Amino acid sequence: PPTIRREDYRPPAFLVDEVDLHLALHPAATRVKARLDLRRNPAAEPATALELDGEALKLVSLRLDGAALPPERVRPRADGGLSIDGVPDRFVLESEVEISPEANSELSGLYLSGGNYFTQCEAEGFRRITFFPDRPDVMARYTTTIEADRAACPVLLSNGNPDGAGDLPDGRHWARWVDPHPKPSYLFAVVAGDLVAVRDSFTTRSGREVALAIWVRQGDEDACGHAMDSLKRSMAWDEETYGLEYDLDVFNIAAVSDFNMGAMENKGLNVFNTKYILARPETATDADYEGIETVVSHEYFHNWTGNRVTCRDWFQLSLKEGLTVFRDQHFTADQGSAAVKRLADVRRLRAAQFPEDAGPMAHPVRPDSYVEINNFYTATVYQKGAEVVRMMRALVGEAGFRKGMDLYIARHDNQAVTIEDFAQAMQDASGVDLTRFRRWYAQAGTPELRVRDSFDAATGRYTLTLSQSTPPTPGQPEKLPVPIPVRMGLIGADGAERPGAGVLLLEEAEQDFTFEGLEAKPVPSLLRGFSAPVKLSGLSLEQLGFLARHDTDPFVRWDSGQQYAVAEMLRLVEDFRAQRPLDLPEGLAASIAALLDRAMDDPAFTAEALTLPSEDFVSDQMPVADPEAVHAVRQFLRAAIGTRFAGRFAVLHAELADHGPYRIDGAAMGRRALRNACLSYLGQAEGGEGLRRAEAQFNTGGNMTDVLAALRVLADSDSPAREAALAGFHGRWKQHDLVLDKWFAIQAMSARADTLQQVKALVGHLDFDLRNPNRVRALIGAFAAGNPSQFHHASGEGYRFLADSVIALDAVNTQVAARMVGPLGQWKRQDARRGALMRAELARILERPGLSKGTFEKVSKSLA
Ligand code: B3K
Ligand code: ZN
Repeated sequence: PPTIRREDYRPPAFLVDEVDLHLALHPAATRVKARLDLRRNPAAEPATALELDGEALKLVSLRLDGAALPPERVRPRADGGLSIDGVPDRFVLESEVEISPEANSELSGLYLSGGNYFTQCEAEGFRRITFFPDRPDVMARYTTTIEADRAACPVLLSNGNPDGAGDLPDGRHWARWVDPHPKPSYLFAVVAGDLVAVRDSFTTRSGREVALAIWVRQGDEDACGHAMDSLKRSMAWDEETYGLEYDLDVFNIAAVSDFNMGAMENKGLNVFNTKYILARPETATDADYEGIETVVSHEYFHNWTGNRVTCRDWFQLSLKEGLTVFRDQHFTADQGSAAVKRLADVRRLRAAQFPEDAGPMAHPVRPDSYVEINNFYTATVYQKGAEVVRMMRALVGEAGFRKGMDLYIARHDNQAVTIEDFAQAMQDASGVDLTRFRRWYAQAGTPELRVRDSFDAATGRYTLTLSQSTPPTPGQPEKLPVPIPVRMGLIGADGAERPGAGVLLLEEAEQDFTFEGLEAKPVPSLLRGFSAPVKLSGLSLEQLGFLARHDTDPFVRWDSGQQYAVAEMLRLVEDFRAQRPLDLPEGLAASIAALLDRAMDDPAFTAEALTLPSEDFVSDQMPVADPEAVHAVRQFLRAAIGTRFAGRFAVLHAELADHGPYRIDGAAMGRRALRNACLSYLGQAEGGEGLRRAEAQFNTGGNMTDVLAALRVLADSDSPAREAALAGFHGRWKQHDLVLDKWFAIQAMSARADTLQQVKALVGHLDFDLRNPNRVRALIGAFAAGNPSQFHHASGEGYRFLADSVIALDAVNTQVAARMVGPLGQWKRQDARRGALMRAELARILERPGLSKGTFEKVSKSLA
């Protein structure tokens, strides 16, 4: 398959001004008529042929300016598209095609889910609906008429505002939608079927009355409150923070249970995975509620950053995704505890993006090439992209950033632009030179930041020496220094802040920063708030322990505690390998005790700080991973800490029980998080008291957060209560897809030695379905990416299972299949024996005839 390169970008030869679509819906044979107003692009090199993309379309007819096109002027392309020769400068093209929604298991284009019709067009799904120049720099105004059976599809939705509806013969009906805003084809959407609306309204600050509706299946109306509330808060926040108002009379969200990702920002008609809409206390966890707020706000914010100003080409994806993730993170931080939100975001970045940046698929935030664009909806484009925007804001200042956003939107409204255009607007509005800063977009790999310090007691001068380097990544052997904003402070031996706090800008490979007038050597608190996405090293264990107790910055306090724990865990890994007995390190015990002394100051923070670094994070700090040893050490520590502090965990667990009405505010969530962190330790403690508590909490818990936390403890155990709990949970929730996903995931992530056998058995379970991406992620994804010790089982059977799954999935849904490959690509991190087994499985996938180009790209790059 061909590689697409950024440097090969050329403007489109033809532009489309108007699109008039007519869809006659039918499960096996939907007819799509498209009328396109085309004209030659004055800014493009002259072309003789019109190029139209197409995929899985059956052409019925094609007319140019009203006349049928002779076959010799229409050349079918190998990729399913069409080239049309000898076209005039301005013309109307009318096509009719037939497509089969029921045969569409790829879930890209128009497909059926539970008898209802949905579309997904980003990145290249519109070409599966009609022939079109399917690229984001072709922006057109759309009129869409949908026609369907009235009984099967009472609801007919598309982008923009409603513009008429009526009856047709034979029990059919139609509805028309007009979207006044020019948009790229990837933002097109249609939803049709038997859905019900939960309605509300929002009045924009200039007085536009917007009708809001969330469309769900009958019976789910009571589960939309949190999504609706998140939507209204997002609309208000964007007005207050950026002066950005909604721009249509309606805002529709439709929820679907078969969806390749989280949600999609189609203009005026967002389509959501039900996972990010539906929530009731008895079915959704606090994490689910948080996910809903994040994704609803994210998709809403795209209306300006993505839709009104869109991407010129897919290499610019982070223009909309990095910026919009930054905006949703900022929104959530503004709604509750900014500090705890930041920890969670950093944890996610380190868990997903750092390994990507160190692995075979490493790519810059603005990639230089791809084979399949869907493989580049990555943690790097999204999360690292958001970190780059955050650093830019630190450099230009809050006011400069707002001015930059204003200028960006004023300059580029209704345009398809580049990351360069965004940086230029920030620079022009703020007056801050961002030339060097742009390297963050071009260079892959996580920079390593090292610190040394010295103190001259005679002069009172303290010197911080900061240095940086970025390891080589595929295709980028040499790296340049990047500007790294290091927010910092100095802490005295008494634990008090010394003068000198601020932001240091490290621009060179190495720089000294001096501070005068100190009476004693301070401890440096660096990267406050995680001011740059880098790996920091050079602080001693003693300094880390000190910062974990004394720093005023919550991020550094948490992170120093985590780094401290990593260091102790690595020492225990050595003991484990040498078959020495393992002991609970006293320093670690002391920091747990200190945390517990102040547990109730901020329960959410305490819960985060009590949680040991993940197995993957610890393995990432080793030259060669050792999943078995790391797992043994982490389990040992959980048991030892659980046993040592059993009394205090038990008291907290009892005190923190939810009384009174269930609430989902930050305070209530923080209490549940801490309570369940205590339960998790108790579950590992000697004596079985934790398991008894888990069983009781499982049986009486009034909300899914508590029930699931208890089930997780039981699922890890050999307790006789385990089987009963799992069976009871399945019996109670088997009609409930999203809860059943949790049942699959909890078993897939169990620490028990028989987990892979269980997972294989679950693939054969009646409730498992390879065609449902949520279910696939819950079972296969959770096992491969969320259970390192079992996935990396020395037998290699975990690898074989994943490869078999990828092969089976690739025949059903290539996007989901390609996404599952990831864990096998980390073979370089493992020992030689495991590495060879992983490579053998990758090679076996690659041999499959007819492999999709997306899976091919992931597997072949992983082997390289
Ligand atoms: N823009 C979509 C993601 C589309 C993924 C296509 N494979 C959702 C989002 O990021 O908001
Ligand atoms: Zn997005």
